[in-house]
Amino acid sequence: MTQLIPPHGGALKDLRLAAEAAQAARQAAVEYPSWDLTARQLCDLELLAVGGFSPLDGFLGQADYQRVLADMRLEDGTLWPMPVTLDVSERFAEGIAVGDHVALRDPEGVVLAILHVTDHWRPDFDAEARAVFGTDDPAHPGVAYLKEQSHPVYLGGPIEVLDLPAHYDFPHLRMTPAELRERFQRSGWRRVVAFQTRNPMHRAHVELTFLAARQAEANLLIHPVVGMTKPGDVDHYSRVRCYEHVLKKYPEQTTALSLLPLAMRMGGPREALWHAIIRRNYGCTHFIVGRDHAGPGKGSDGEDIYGPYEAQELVERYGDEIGIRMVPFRMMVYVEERAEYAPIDEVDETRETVMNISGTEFRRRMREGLEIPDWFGYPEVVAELRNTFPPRARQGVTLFFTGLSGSGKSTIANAVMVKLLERGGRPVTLLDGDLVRKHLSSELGFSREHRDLNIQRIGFVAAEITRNGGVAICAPIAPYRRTRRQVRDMVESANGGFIEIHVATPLEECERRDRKGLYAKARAGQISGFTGIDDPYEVPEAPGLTIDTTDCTPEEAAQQVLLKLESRGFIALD
Ligand code: PPS
Repeated sequence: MTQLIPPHGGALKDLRLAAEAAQAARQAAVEYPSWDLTARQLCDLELLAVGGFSPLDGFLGQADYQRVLADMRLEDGTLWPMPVTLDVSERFAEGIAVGDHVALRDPEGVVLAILHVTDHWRPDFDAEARAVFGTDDPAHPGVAYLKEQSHPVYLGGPIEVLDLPAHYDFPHLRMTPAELRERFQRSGWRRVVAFQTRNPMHRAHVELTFLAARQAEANLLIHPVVGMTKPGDVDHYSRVRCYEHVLKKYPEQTTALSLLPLAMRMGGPREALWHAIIRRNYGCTHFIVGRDHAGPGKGSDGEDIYGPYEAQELVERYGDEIGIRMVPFRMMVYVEERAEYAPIDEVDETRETVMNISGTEFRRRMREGLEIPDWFGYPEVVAELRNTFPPRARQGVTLFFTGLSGSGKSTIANAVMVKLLERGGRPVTLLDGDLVRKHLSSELGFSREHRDLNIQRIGFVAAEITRNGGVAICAPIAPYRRTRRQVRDMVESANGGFIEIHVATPLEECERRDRKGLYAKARAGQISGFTGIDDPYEVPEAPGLTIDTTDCTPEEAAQQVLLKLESRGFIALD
């Protein structure tokens, strides 16, 4: 009889040095050039260190990389579908030669590993994108990462690990491959089916994993990714709290939960195969592969980038070689008449009523504070998510006023602030142009670069206020479109609202008012680069609200803003 675990999981790498060797390496590392690992590299390093990426013993060298791109194999023929590479800046790479050692550091400067450089090359990102993702469409998050975030030079070579990246969250749930294998063995779990997820789990997920475990006659490992997932996903803190609730729904001793610090690439079929190999390393014998597994969503042409079953087909094809069996994910739906879930292919929709709530509909209901029925989600999970995504009336929001000097931004911003304070309910912070220039940006002038920096600082502070449920009222000139868009992105990724308000009072009126006498000075050439005179103001393309203060009082303008907040659901007017 084949013994499944181990050696089913295969040989496991452990790249961590023993304590004494690590101490010696730490001292030696003082002399080495150091590279500060990016968020993705930190995840990759951790999986390399603990053997989640076995048989890799470091970041890929050029020959391995080329072969992985061409036919999903390392130089020695081992199946490996995803490049795991160390990208560094041009500047850093200039000082590095083959044979050098590089200290790899975490964001606090702690040396986590030493890289022994064997390779050093400049990859072709378009070619990599096409080979790995089957497309160079930047709508694919993996492609976008390569093109926008990857540094231009790759360093390859084996690593020695001194310390794992520090995690202070959920330490009891972060099991390494060796620890999980040991746990399975101790519990007598000879067959284990792994479930990969990057989303909160609802009843349908629990039902499908039940079914998969039954089908494989196996125990179940819920193995969510908590490294990097698709931009816009629910943060892992909230998700893990949800998984902990969900775990209680399984019969005792049948199911385990462990967190995987993987950085996903959203690479569809290749990624599914990679996930399967990783789960084999973690001691699992079976792996649930979803419809459109690790899918990147739609491309720029509006079509799905991968076919819905491509991932399942690829994993199935290589199942024997990698030593883990694919269990296809079966879509579960709630059947009203039966008051239970069933696989969709076992329901006759002409006789029975299938109930489902799409992801988009679920998010809409959460946003608007609407009911989520019990057949769809566990109340404990829904409550967790409601905390993370409160209805708009409890979310943070940024009001971003932009317009020429003297257009009336500060006056309206002040009036809105006072009105909101009068209503109560949310903390309100005013980031007025002049205030910010005094307290946050006192060393900055009015060059394009300095203005951008000034607005980015405002954006950062506004995003933090918004994230924590407050109202941030910003009132700088913010003359450049690109920078305003950056601020919008920062705020929206902080789970809050963003309303751009163009105070569109015409230049002639601003100049006529000239409260600070600056237009006169600009016209006289005493100040240069003055917005509207000899520096551009790029008019917002699609502001949430436009106000011209030529013929309206501050009260009227503030009222328009409050009505906008109300129509977007951020406040309820009595
Ligand atoms: S920016 O472009 O958004 O960083 O500008 P901001 O921080 O809002 O600062 C604008 C205020 O600084 C005064 N000021 C100038 N404005 C524009 N161009 C030049 N060259 C300039 N020099 C000084 C001006 O009084 C602005 O105040 P407001 O409140 O907008 O009238």
